[in-house]
Amino acid sequence: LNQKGCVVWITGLSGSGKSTLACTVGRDLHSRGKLSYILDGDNLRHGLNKDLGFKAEDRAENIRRVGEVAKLFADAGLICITSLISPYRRDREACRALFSDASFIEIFMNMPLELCEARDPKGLYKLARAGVIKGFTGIDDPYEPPLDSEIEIGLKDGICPPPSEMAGVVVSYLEENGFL
Ligand code: GGZ
Repeated sequence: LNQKGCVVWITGLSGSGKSTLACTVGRDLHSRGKLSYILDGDNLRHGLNKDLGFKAEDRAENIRRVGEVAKLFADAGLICITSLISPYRRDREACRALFSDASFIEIFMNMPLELCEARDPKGLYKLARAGVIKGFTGIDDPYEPPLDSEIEIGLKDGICPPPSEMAGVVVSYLEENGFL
């Protein structure tokens, strides 16, 4: 029985495909009989984190809580997949510091803002451009890209790879590092 848990921490802009990747990896792991659990920023903001907004301190607290919860899941032997913008490097590094070994795996969804904005699945970029939403990541709020993520996922020849291909990269990494 393989009980070695870890966290797959997916960071990137709104609309970069974090949730889609999280679900695809989760399904892949399920089909291999490995327990996983997805912590999605947008969902958690309806419950555990419903007292938090989007100023830097609130985002920091959001990331801190999710990091602590992810650690509980990893301690229980699950692969915990998190899907949060987590725009600040120091907040992500504070989460990484909770994990003593190689069990914090940072995935950078390196998608161009123009693509995320063109997708605009919830119309939030449009509202941000119109000034209705203030402090929107990538528009008038910062995103600090990881400098040393374990995995970086971006365009290939200008085209966004299918989620199955992205998930394959993540699952291979988990295999190679003894988490599967
Ligand atoms: C960024 C915002 C904002 C602002 C609302 N900035 O694409 P979505 O809609 O479904 O996911 C985004 C989500 C971001 O929550 P996170 O918990 O991932 O953020 S962080 O890690 O920075 O704490 C977006 C929506 O909430 N949203 N207002 N101002 N995203």
